[in-house]
Amino acid sequence: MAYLRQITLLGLLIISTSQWVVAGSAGDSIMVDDPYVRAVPPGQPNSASFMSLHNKSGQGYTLIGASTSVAEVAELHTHTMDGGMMRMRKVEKINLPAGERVSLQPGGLHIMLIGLKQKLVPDERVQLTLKFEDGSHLKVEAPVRKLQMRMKQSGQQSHMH
Ligand SMILES: [Cu+2]
Repeated sequence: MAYLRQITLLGLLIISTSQWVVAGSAGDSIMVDDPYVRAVPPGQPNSASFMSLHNKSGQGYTLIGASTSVAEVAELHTHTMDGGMMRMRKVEKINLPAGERVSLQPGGLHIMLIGLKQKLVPDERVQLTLKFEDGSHLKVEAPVRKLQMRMKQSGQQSHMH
């Protein structure tokens, strides 16, 4: 019986420490590498968050949204070429195929932070919550980072998110 009680205790422990993460869920299987939020000059209403999402499981998952306390709205965005112009557009979901790594990076997929509620000071940390289609969540702590304009191929200084 002592053994059984131990298992129950362990179960309780797992439940209490992982309320956002259900075993066998996206929140449990997606590893987030190198998350960061782009520092923006004062007055700029929007920013973006980038990270690498590694699906370590044998099952595909789907990112369907995000939230953060530092902005009114967080949307999933991508960049597409539209008549020779790079444009951002909202996407409903980002597929995370089994075993693969999907990068959210400047000029590509990103989490757009719209309506900043506070200044984004470099090295401060921003809490983000990723939401997946299976109902699970994943909390991410992303440092604010100054993004050098490393757009070697083009000198444009426009808003690259
Ligand atoms: Cu965007």
